[in-house]
Amino acid sequence: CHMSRIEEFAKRLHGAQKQRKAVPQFKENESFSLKEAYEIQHALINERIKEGEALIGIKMGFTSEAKMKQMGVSEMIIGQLTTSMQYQNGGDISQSNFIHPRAEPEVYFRLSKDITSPISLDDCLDYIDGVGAGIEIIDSRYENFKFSLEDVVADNCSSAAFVTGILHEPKADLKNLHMKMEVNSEQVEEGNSNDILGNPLKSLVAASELALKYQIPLKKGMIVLAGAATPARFTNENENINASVESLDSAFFRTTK
Ligand code: 0L1
Ligand code: MG
Repeated sequence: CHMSRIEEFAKRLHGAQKQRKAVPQFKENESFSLKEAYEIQHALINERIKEGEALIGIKMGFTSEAKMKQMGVSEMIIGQLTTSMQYQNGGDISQSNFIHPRAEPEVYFRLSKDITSPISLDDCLDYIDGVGAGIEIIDSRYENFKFSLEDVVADNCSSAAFVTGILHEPKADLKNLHMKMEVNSEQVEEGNSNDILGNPLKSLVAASELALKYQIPLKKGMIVLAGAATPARFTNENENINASVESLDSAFFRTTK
């Protein structure tokens, strides 16, 4: 049977995740467009759906200058969250699930309605019924986190897992909230919700545009990870990782072997 080029890239990335073994960044001579990169991402998500997973949300990537600078890119990206990526707030997460995991503190939203066309900043509160602190675990399937913009989109934007804290009533003003990440009660990263596009709600606006452009569903009840306020940090065994957002409590987990 003849696999398409798109399916072939998706299979390589899916295999890398399952075997916890990074693959080299795709080479110049096998490069693909951004449009094809999203097709690879869809093919990768389809592999998971065939294995019984369901889509439960999306993540926005590169929504902060710190993250763009850390990874050397300059464009926002969108990835998809599936059931096996969600871990319980306050629970354990085994490092052995990942290749080289990093954690980053985020703001998340829960959608109160389907979004089927681009929305404006003024519309945002009509489409969410909750907001809170979250943590995304990113785990590039490429060696050394080395990738082009197209590579990382194909790899579901490095997303690997996430934890969401207590849901709060949506607030119109989510600007200028202090954010921090602690490891074993020591602060390791500090930021501000303004670091997420100047206002985390702008990430929802951007999500509505990218989701439509790349045919990613935004359904009632889904989680939207709006993006990180600080660079991501490698995690190690036996760490208590806590990310908090001023007035929105925190998301936390413990890493095990
Ligand atoms: O902001 C993000 O969540 C982008 C993550 C993808 C790039 C990376 O691996 O750092
Ligand atoms: Mg992120």
